[in-house]
Amino acid sequence: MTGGPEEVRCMLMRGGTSKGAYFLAEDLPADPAERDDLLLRVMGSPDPRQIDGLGGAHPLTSKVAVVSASADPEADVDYLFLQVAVDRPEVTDRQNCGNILAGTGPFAVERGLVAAGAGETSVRIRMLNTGELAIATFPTPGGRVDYSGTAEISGVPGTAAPVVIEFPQGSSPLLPTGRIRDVIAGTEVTCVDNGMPVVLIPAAALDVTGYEAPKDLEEDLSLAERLREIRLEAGKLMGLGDVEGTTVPKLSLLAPPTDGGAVMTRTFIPVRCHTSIGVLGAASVAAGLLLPGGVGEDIAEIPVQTEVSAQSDRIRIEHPSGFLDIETSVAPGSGDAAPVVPRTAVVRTARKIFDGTVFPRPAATAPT
Ligand code: NQM
Repeated sequence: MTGGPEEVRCMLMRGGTSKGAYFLAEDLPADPAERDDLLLRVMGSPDPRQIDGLGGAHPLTSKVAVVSASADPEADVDYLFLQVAVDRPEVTDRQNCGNILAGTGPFAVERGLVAAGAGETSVRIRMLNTGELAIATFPTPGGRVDYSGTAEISGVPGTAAPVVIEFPQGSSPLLPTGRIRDVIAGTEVTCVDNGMPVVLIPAAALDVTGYEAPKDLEEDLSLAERLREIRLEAGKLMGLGDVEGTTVPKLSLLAPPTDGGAVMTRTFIPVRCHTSIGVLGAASVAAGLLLPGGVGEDIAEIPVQTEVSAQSDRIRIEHPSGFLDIETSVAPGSGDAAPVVPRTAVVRTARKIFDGTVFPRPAATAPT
């Protein structure tokens, strides 16, 4: 806290195609319930317009990063991602976010947790939501973060400095159900987790094309009911338990690519349809496409894989506002073990929007 319990030091940043409030862990209450109550009031939730807070009235702009120095010798900082629901009084740490991750390295340098290198800086980030590691590298000429540059990412106007993010091999099973295909609620799907649990579903199996505008898909109530049914069952099969009211797994509808990429997607996160696609969500889609026998096999346009190999491929995931390139590979596990992803990499950009003090809505006036 800066000047009392109701004033909190905060940096608002765009991370990739998301926007969030970044905090040092030491500036927030240590007790999770107290912290979450404060964050609801900071973001203006619950309220569909989040009119009284920093939130942007969409899950993609109602996000929080909590960052601290790491005690882990393999990491420089710990990053906890929190999704603040827009219209429900709920804060969850059950999902990670690769877009907000893009701002975490620059934020760590801005707050003095990591010393800037002369030309560029690499920050090793322990992602507390999943326990996995990420390494983010970005320009720091003269020892300061430079946000300007020439990298373009779909879904963000203009250009900015690249933040290159590498994910070494993770420890979660790539196929959480143990199978490459499952039939769920009468629909063939592939459940995959390369950093984000995602259910891959051929769009045609749900009687949509997969090219519709996100808003039109969101208004399709029979589609929403079928997605809900699939998700609840998939959650159980993926070992996530009862996922009613949680934000994972995500659901990605697959259709043939239209612009030279590997596949076209429409991703539900899980109720709103993403205006692009999440970073780790796209990493999971890409890995799912590389696995022989998945539901993307007859839809995606990638070199035919007859067996898994360690060769790294750049997989272009098309989405409603452009594409996201994922560099990844799927390699055989040792012995009879399931396939693994040795490495995934992606380019994002980030921007510091403001740095200052946020004044949360007083607790007494919070709606019930
Ligand atoms: O999958 C949205 C986003 C995300 C998550 C979501 C993300 C990721 O676009 O890594 O970035 O799926 O809820 O920020």
